[in-house]
Amino acid sequence: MKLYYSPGACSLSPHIALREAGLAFEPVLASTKSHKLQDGTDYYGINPLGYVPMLELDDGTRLREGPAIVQYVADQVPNKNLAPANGTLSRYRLQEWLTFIGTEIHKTFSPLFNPNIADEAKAVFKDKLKSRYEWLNGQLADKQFLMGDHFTVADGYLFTVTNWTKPMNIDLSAFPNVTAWHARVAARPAVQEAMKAEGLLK
Ligand SMILES: N[C@@H](CCC(=O)N[C@@H](CS)C(=O)NCC(=O)O)C(=O)O
Repeated sequence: MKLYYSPGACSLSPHIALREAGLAFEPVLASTKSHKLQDGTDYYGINPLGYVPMLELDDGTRLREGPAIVQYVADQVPNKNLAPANGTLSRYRLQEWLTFIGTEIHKTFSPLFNPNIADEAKAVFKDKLKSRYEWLNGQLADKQFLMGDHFTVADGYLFTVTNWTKPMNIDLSAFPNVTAWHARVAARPAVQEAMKAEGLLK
C-alpha cells in the first residue's frame, strides 16, 4: 500500500493507524503547498482533488477521505481493536466521533491556515474550536480514550488535528482532560514512530 501524506497534515491520522495496525506501507510525500511529489510528479494527476490523505491499495485501488481510510486500515487487523466490529452500535459511535472530528474540529481549523482569511474571521473559528474542546474535555473526564479504555482510530485523528492548536496559538490549558489525553496518545510507540517518520519529532 502507499499512503500519500504531507508532514503534520491530517494524513498523520491514517499514518498513525497504519503503524498502530502494523501493516506494511510506503509513505509518499505529496506536498499540500506545491501539490507535487518529491520526484516532481503532479499530485493532481494522482488525486484530482489535490489533497492528502490518499491510500493506494496493492491492487491500485485508491481510497480517499481520512475517516474512510482509517476504518479500512482498522478493519484489516480486527484483533488490534482499532475500531469496533462493523454493524455494532459501538461502530456507529466511532463513526460519530470521526464525523465530529472531521466536521467540527478539522474543518474549523482549516481556515486558520488560510493566509487570505482576515484575523477577525479567524477569531470566530478559534472561539468555535474552544467550545468544541470544552465539550471534549467533559467527554474525556472519565475515559482514557474517546471510546473508553482502548485506543481507536478516532484518537489518532483527534490527536492529529489537536496538534494544530500549537502553531495556531490555541491555549488548551483550561481543558486538562484533553491535555492529559493528548499526552497519553503522544506517548504511544506507533504515534512516536509516525511523528518521527514525518520529521515532527527528533
Ligand atoms: N475531506 C478530506 C480533507 C483532507 C484535507 O483537508 N487535507 C488537507 C491537509 S489537512 C490538504 O491536503 N490540503 C491541501 C489542499 O487541499 O490542496 C479528508 O477528510 O480526508
